[in-house]
Amino acid sequence: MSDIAGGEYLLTRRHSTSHLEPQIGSVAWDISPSLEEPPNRFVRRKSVFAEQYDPAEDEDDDNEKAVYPKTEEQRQRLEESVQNILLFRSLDEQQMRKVLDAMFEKKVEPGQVVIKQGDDGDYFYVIQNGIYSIYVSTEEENRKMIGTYENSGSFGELALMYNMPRAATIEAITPGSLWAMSRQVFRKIVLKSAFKKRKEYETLLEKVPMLESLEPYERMNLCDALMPKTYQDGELIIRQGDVADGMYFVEEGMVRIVMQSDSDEEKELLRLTKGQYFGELALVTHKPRAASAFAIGSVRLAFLDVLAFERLLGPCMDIIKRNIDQYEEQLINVFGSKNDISDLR
Ligand code: 1OR
Ligand code: 1OR
Repeated sequence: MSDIAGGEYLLTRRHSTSHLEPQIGSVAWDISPSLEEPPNRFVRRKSVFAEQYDPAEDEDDDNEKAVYPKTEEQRQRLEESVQNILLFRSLDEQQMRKVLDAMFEKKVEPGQVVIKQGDDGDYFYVIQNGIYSIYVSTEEENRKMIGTYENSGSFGELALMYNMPRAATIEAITPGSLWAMSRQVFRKIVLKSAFKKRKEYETLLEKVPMLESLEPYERMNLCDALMPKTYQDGELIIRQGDVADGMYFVEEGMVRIVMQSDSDEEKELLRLTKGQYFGELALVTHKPRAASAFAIGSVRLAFLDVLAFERLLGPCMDIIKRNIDQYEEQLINVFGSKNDISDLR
């Protein structure tokens, strides 16, 4: 398999894990210390979002008010490290401040196991720097490296979010520095909004055939990365010729795609509804927008910025490109000839 960005930021996917068997318990959220059960049981379950979560039942712990004093230099480094953490995108300013206060620095040495598969979850980690390997072992196989984090990203959210044993082992390969957040703070501040977002977008993403090749774990990261945008009837969403900053999935309503030829002939190309996407072409070709998009009625979209697109949609790139080939085939059908239309690529 080719090296592709996946997971959260620079997580490199190494092997398909399709051999892993799901382990479905009715309510599988007791923390089982036993390694006899496949600990990464969520991996192939159809939906990992269907879990019960009642924020009211959260541990009520003073720990969530924890403040770890930091030097100005540390604070700056921390702020830089959290900038691209997808899970933090749903936090408001006040929540973000609490999160920064509650994190503390942890230095690691090469060979140090930061998280051990099967353990209970205690901390969530944001990477300041260092290289970390991700290993998964199953009943059938000893540990297998499934990816690496290189100087950015985060890990350890799954056990805290879904009350399950650690799904993988994370080991430092180089000396490095991490920012840790306790389970209590994570559940109090990050969990509620991130959980809601994952649930909402999971339903949408299930309807997008292009994303079928994503692992459930990669799909979760995609949910974290999406941002909602709404438009009124007739409103311009993207303008042909503009520089592209991201792509869109239609969550509600209808979108009209319109293309203008060099001789100003304007054609409606198609209408898109729930589960369809647009705006990916310019991200792949690095050219200006090939067409404009307008809202029909009120429209709700999920926006994926270009950086997250590059990090997260690597595994779907073949399908995206195949669909773009179809646009090219349609060019002549739509405009009669290709004479006054610029090449799409
Ligand atoms: P955790 O609390 O379970 C281990 O502790 C962490 O490894 C986990 O949270 C994630 O943050 C991180 N599946 C599950 N966990 C992963 C994966 C992963 N990659 C990183 N982590 N993948 C699916 C295959 C088993 C990798 C997909 C590329
Ligand atoms: P974009 O980033 O270029 C405009 O911004 C979007 O319109 C584009 O990505 C596609 O997602 C979407 N040709 C070009 N772009 C198209 C087409 C298309 N259809 C949808 N888009 N077609 C051939 C051109 C005549 C499709 C014909 C059915």
